[in-house]
Amino acid sequence: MEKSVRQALDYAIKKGFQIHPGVVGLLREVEARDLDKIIRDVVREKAVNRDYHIGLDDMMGYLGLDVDDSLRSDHTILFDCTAGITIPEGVEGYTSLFQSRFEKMKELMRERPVAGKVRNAASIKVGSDEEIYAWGLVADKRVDENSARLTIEDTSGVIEGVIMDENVMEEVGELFLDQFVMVRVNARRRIEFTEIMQPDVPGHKFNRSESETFAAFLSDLHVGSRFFMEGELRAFFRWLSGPDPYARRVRFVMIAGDVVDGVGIFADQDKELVQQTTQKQFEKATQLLRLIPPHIKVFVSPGNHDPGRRALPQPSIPKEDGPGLWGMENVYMVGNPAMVSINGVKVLMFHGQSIDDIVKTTRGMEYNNPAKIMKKIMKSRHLSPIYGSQTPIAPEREDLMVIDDIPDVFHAGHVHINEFDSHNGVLLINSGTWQAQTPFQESVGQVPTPCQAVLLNLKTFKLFVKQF
Ligand code: D5M
Ligand code: FE
Ligand code: ZN
Repeated sequence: MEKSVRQALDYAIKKGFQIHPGVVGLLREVEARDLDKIIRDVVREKAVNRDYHIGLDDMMGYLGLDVDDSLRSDHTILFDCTAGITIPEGVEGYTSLFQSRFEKMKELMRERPVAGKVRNAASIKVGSDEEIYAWGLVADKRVDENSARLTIEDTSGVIEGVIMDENVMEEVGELFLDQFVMVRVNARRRIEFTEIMQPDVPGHKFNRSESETFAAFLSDLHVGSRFFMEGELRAFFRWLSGPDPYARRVRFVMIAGDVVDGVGIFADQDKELVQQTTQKQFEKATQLLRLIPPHIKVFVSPGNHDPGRRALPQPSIPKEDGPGLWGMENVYMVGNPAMVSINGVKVLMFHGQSIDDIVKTTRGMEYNNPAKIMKKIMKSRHLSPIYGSQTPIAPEREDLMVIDDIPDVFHAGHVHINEFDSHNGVLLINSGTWQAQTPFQESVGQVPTPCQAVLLNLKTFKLFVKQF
């Protein structure tokens, strides 16, 4: 630490003051020759009021970095899966989970003009001349060179159809297993599917903030890992209380999972950890999040490295695991998934673990293009459709991972690569990571894009990326 900063801190401490750790970063930005006067002024003024604590916002005020009150920072937690989670019920639970998915998806497509022509899968027989439709969850798909086959399942049974049209074949290849689709059936001589319709996001009317307030999007901090880039994250959090005109407008920080690296998540993880217990990892994470000035609201949802339930949907990080974060006034702990409205802009937060299964089982989907996968997720209107692959899914009575409500921003992480896109008016953000490449990622050729803070102007929807 610079000598002048040290001296300023010592002066205040000797006078009996407690100093918020974020203040240290702020003092570093001050010219050395001004430091002495500033700290004396602060100490004098506070001592008069018998207030012996120098907070981050206090110091910002003294430095003329006043918080612009005209920038709104309203929030509403519109949906948090934590509240809807029940006790898993085994096989029966899965039956009701898929029934719930089917019912919710049907509801999403009921407005389609052809919805009235849908028949039960089991009732469709070869030899019919009528225009028929069917809908259900994708049970199987096979794409060969000249044709494809698709099997869908509804509550009456299954229907398998052949696909000859090249464009439709391609669409079949890109469908996720267990997602909902509606098909047009030609049953004259055999069962052929001539068209595939997905729920998608038709005609989304987007919400915008009235003021040019900014939100920052982060994920995959992996606090506790040897590869966690602490210095860079500190620099970003300090930047938030500094004089940069963009920083002065930030009122929300959204963190979409993998806050800590966890313990026992993969084999021999202890060799890659700096903090060996989740308790220590959360102490560190809390210490860092305290650097964010209190006028900024922070929303934290869990990922597959965080403690609590592993299966999706994931309740918020339990209080006993992250007491420090739960105790912070400007931090809101939500589940995975959750939908939070910030100044009226609806942000869907989802860590994105299902991306692993999607990459494994779907044509044309790669880790390097998470936004392309997020686009398909929006189209399917389901965050984690594939059952029985790598991502554990809990047998909830209600399928809480159906995207019933269309967000303005769909925020995910998990793949450690920043990428953005938009789909029918929904902004897609994969917010990358604050962890350097791990040995595992190196072994599979995944190259992360660490320490890129994503900032969104909630009024204009202009995105900025700031590298730390
Ligand atoms: O995931 C970090 C990255 O590693 C993300 O791109 C997924 C990838 N990953 C994690 N586990 C696997 C397996 N088993 N196969 C392939 N790719 C994987 P994180 O959740 O931070 O560990
Ligand atoms: Fe991660
Ligand atoms: Zn992850």
